[in-house]
Amino acid sequence: KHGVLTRKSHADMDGKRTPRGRRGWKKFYAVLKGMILYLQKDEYKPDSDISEVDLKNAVRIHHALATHATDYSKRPNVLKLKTSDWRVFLLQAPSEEEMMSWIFRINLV
Ligand code: I3P
Repeated sequence: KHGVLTRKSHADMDGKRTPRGRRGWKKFYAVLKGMILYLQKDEYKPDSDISEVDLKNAVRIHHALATHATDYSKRPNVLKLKTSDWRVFLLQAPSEEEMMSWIFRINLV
């Protein structure tokens, strides 16, 4: 599965609050492949290699949990992704349908 997702980092590894200056929203082209959610700068191209920056932004979603971020009301269609190393991301999808689809696919892994 792939599509546009806008990301906000809420907590870093070990659950510590992401500090000011790194809490902004950033748009990515997301690709879910196996147990990894790649957050890429540029659109998905099936045969191109993944750049170093894109690898840094990749999130392991094994044992992660995705839920609708009902406690976040500033933007619509936002899901909360908690990873197994206690990071927390907010990910905004372009529509409710897309948000539900990402939640379903992430939790299936
Ligand atoms: C953050 C940025 C985010 C904002 C966040 C700010 O600043 O303005 O958009 O989140 O507020 O800290 P920076 O880019 O300097 O990290 P919201 O869009 O959710 O308001 P927060 O600290 O209350 O999360």
